[in-house]
Amino acid sequence: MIRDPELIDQLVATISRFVRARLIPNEARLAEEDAVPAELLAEMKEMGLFGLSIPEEYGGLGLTMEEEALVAMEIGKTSPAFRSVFGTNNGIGAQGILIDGTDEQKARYVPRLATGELLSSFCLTEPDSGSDAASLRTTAIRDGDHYVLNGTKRYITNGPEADIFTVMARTDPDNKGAGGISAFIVEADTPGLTRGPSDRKMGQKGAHTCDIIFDDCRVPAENIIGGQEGKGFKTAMKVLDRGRLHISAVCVGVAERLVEESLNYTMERKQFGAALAEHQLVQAMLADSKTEAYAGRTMVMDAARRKDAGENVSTLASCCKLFCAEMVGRVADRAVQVHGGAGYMAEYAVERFYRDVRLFRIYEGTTQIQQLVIARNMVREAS
Ligand code: COS
Repeated sequence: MIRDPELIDQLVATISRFVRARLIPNEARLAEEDAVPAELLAEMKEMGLFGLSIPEEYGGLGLTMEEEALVAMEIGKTSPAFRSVFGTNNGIGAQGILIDGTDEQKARYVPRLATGELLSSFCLTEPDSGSDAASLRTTAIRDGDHYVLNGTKRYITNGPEADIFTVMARTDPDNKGAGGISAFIVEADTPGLTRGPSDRKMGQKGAHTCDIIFDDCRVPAENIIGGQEGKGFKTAMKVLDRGRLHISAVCVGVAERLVEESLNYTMERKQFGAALAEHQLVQAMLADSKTEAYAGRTMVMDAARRKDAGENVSTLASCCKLFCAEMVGRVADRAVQVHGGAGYMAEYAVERFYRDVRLFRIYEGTTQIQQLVIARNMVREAS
């Protein structure tokens, strides 16, 4: 749903200008310094990027899913690590509180997330539980007016910087399944919470992950999301439904950038007496990438509109994540191929994107988890 087409066109155009004038020229620096430059972070806050999908009543821009998808596609046209910092606040960091939190929890945390004053992060994965999220072992045992958390969370995006964490933990140790899990808001300076060293990753330099360790970490009982035990797994799944659509839109944006890089390079470089783009075998790769990026854009926009209309898009969000993450992998591979030797060299953006996009097939649910969710929902609906 687009509430005001003119306003959204303006927002997308403003973001597009920011991406081209400020972010793309700083991509190499982001990768080299492994950090988003402070001045760019300040500009992102100023533009309201930390509160894109946070409702206006909490100081955000309150974008609908369709509007958010358009914006995410634009932001996807630069290094994904730029998006990672504020995307987590809008997405998996804040959505748990927004979807299932109490009014007090929303009022306490969300306005500061919307401005970027607070950075947030989502703690589901553990050393022994990733795809099988319901088997998580971190415990949260009630003790008076607190819960005592023990356990380790792994590969936590924004972990080194986050001020608050949405943490899924088992409040009922006798219930080993999804129903024993609750979600908590944990402030980073709570005694008993420590951060591991930053992980050394294949790509997406500038976006940081680390372990978050809870050792008798006492969290006020009022910080259980929604005020009720046993709802945390469902909260996490609902957050991921939205997150998967957002990531799919980012994949589309990256694919479109890679098509542009490929077209520009192949129109300039000559071989066998003609521009690469004149050679039919190269044209085939350009055409396949263009077609696949377009298919991704179309399906993400359709699923986003349906979500705004109130449909349950759990299956469609997984379809989008499955297709778009795999699609951008193929597009990145072709982008390297049409660049030839240059595509293997660090001074060309496609080399970096080739490594960056590999993560899309893994995080917020692997391709195989998306297949499982889609097929399971199909069977359930037909039975
Ligand atoms: N929205 C709301 N509720 C949902 C839901 C959704 N999208 N998906 C599942 N649920 C509910 C189910 O309805 C079920 O509720 P009931 O017990 O009341 O019937 C409950 O949650 C448990 O669901 P399910 O039985 O499907 O859980 P499983 O453990 O069998 O498997 C998968 C769930 C595999 C789909 C889940 O663990 C998953 O998505 N794993 C990947 C996790 C992930 O993406 N990790 C990435 C790290 S976060 S960046």
